[in-house]
Amino acid sequence: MELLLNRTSPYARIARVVALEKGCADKLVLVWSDPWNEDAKLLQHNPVRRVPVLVTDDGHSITESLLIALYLDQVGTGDTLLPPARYAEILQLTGWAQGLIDAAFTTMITRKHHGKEIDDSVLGQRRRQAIERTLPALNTAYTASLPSSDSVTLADIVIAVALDYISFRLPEVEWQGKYPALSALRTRMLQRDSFSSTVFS
Ligand SMILES: N[C@@H](CCC(=O)N[C@@H](CS)C(=O)NCC(=O)O)C(=O)O
Repeated sequence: MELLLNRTSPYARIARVVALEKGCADKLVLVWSDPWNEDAKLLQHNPVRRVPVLVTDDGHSITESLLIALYLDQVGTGDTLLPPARYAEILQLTGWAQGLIDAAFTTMITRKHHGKEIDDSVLGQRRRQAIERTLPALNTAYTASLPSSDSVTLADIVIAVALDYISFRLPEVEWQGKYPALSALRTRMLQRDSFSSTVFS
């Protein structure tokens, strides 16, 4: 299998962390790709020109980080990241965390292309509000979910990637002192090899 990715994408990090957690890393060739410039291989596998893309051994190009996670959860080894007893709960948390990544990533990329004043546009304000609402909502829902500390779910991974991405790209969002359940989760996940070997850079 090949994984087309770059080092700063939160979406690519989800795919990479899932591959490591599911014991697929040895079967995976990492193909560093540049979605912002001409990249023929990336275009060949994803006409939308975004990373990540997982190219399977039978030649299918799977895009969208969460679909890649579903695929690797099926073909990989070890416990499922989506235990049936907590299926809906984990999908809820995962969806909110992915929305948080979308708001943070779009904030960063629109600043890069239009300057920081874009934050004051109607859509910029909506993104900031989405971040401000989603962090406490995730903290409350995650506290109620009482996760076990020795198992990992897709929600654990996507929330931790979202938090680490915000700390990396939007350090002005001071979430760490405010949301203890989220802080504890990020600390726990950063200690895992899957996270420590995939830091944003
Ligand atoms: N919903 C997609 C988002 C992927 C995405 O936006 N990737 C960014 C990198 S962080 C990208 O390749 N952007 C290039 C572009 O939008 O043209 C996923 O979950 O994989």
